[in-house]
Amino acid sequence: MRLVLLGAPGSGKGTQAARLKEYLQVPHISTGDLLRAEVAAQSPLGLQAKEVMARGDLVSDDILLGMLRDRFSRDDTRAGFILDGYPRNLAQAAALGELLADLGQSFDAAIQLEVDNELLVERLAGRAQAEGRADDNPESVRKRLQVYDQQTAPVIEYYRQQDQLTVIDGVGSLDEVLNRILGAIQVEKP
Ligand code: B4P
Repeated sequence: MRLVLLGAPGSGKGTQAARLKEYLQVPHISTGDLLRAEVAAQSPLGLQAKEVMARGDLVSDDILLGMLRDRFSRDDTRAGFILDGYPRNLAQAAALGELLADLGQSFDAAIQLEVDNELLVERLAGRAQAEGRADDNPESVRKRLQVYDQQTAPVIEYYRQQDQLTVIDGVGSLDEVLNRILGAIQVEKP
């Protein structure tokens, strides 16, 4: 199974991807996690990305594509993947199509988790308290939502037009949302 998970910040992409991988037995590739690992390691790439992420902007397409190429060069992605956090703009959507085509692959579905803005802000405020992530402060959250509307919403429209989009209601308990996704991709819980 090859899935692309889309949705606004706080829509539950990372949360659901971590659970889905247990059922699908494929790697969870989160571009946010890959970037945070670089930041934690204080690598040159991490040092470049740190400020950009903290203010809620998108890290450069070139950096992201390099990271993704690296990750997809590993054998474990041959059996499938759950891609979380990429693509976030139309240039990244085109780059993903080319990267997968180079590997002789494509994806089975792009799943959008839909949650209204009020609840997104509430969830991210909750995570700010629980985990203290640098980009969950109110100012960065506002910026991330704006970036989502301006740059990522067109990606969703693009996949809709290509008939590759499945929209899932992201409001409800973690299990309810997971069950909706599993139902949409026709995977039964063991
Ligand atoms: P991400 O790590 O992708 O962060 P995110 O959009 O906030 O989503 P995440 O998956 O972590 O959170 P989730 O909704 O699961 O990106 C962070 C930054 O990295 C970006 O702003 C950007 O700077 C950079 N970046 C990443 N990818 C990039 C790319 N392709 N190009 C350029 N830059 C890139 O969860 C949020 C909270 O909601 C959690 O606390 C969770 O517990 C809660 N929650 C989830 N589901 C819930 C539910 N059903 N009910 C109640 N709470 C729920």
